[in-house]
Amino acid sequence: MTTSAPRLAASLCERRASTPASTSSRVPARTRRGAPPRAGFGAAVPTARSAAVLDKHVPIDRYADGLRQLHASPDVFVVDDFLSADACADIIARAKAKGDMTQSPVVYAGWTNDVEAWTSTVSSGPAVWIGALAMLIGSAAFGQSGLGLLGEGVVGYLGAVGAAYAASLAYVKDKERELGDLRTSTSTALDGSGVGERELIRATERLLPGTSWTTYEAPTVIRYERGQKLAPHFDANRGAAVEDANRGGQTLVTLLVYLNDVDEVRGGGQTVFGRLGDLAVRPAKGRALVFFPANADGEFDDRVEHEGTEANEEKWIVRIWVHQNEVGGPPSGLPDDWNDERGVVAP
Ligand SMILES: O=C(O)CCC(=O)C(=O)O
Repeated sequence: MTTSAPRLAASLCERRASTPASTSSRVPARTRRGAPPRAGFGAAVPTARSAAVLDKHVPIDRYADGLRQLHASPDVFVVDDFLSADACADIIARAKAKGDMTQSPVVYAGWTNDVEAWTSTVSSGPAVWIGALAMLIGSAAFGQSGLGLLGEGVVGYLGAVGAAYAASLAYVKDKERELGDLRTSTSTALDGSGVGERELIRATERLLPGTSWTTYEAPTVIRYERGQKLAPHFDANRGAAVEDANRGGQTLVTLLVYLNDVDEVRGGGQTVFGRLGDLAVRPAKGRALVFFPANADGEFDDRVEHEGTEANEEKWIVRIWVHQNEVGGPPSGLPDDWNDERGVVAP
């Protein structure tokens, strides 16, 4: 299974070259097209939506054992002992046994906005001039007229638009290379067949009533070694309707569980929300952190930018993203039979 990486979404884009917002829409459920899961730095212009609208996230069981609210509007929760120590150990063991932990791929989320902006700017300005110039040259230098001349103009116009499209794709690739350095952890995705994963998926369904595993991305296990970090980013993507269409569209919930204890003073590796007064969550074995990258309608919430600060000790987490639509099976989602007791892999 391909590793699903966090969208190293957007603070970077926002600070450097903000890209226009896009809206999300629902995509057909349960597609099984199988494109690899991606990560990316999301487009993020400041949101125009009010807090009241963005706060309408998918429901969470506020009476769940161990649940504490760390921040309101936007809501951020932790749930202590969300996973048992055995489940944490099992998930780490399963990730190690897979033997394919690699630096997660990064895709520059928001690329659809960039490509669209470049192409539309060129098509409404320079391309028209290039087309007109081609017609002028065709007429003056080669004595063309009528349809032949029109053809010259069209070829010039389309050539300019095509060149803008190609240039924008190259820009996006470049951006991905540049941003890839800012996520140095390694990760792998599991298929739900281990006992720890099953405990995680079932506990997630209980904590988020109304959601079901069909909208969950396969659990992604992330390992930080000393010195590794995850730069500030968003987990949702304004271009999700297009860019994440093959994995359930917009990300509505991030639920991550710390799988080991990290020393409070020396360990580093906290999850920090820079826009919420540097709200910091410390890794503790079995503790879940839950927040909402977008509201229940899929509207991007730029208040929950967060980062994994540099780890001074090894840190393991497992993360489930809940999407707006059904994710489909592997590589992004869980196989239909993950829940089949006959297939359970014992620790
Ligand atoms: O490692 C952390 O503390 C944060 C992880 C994270 O932000 C993510 O996986 O999206």
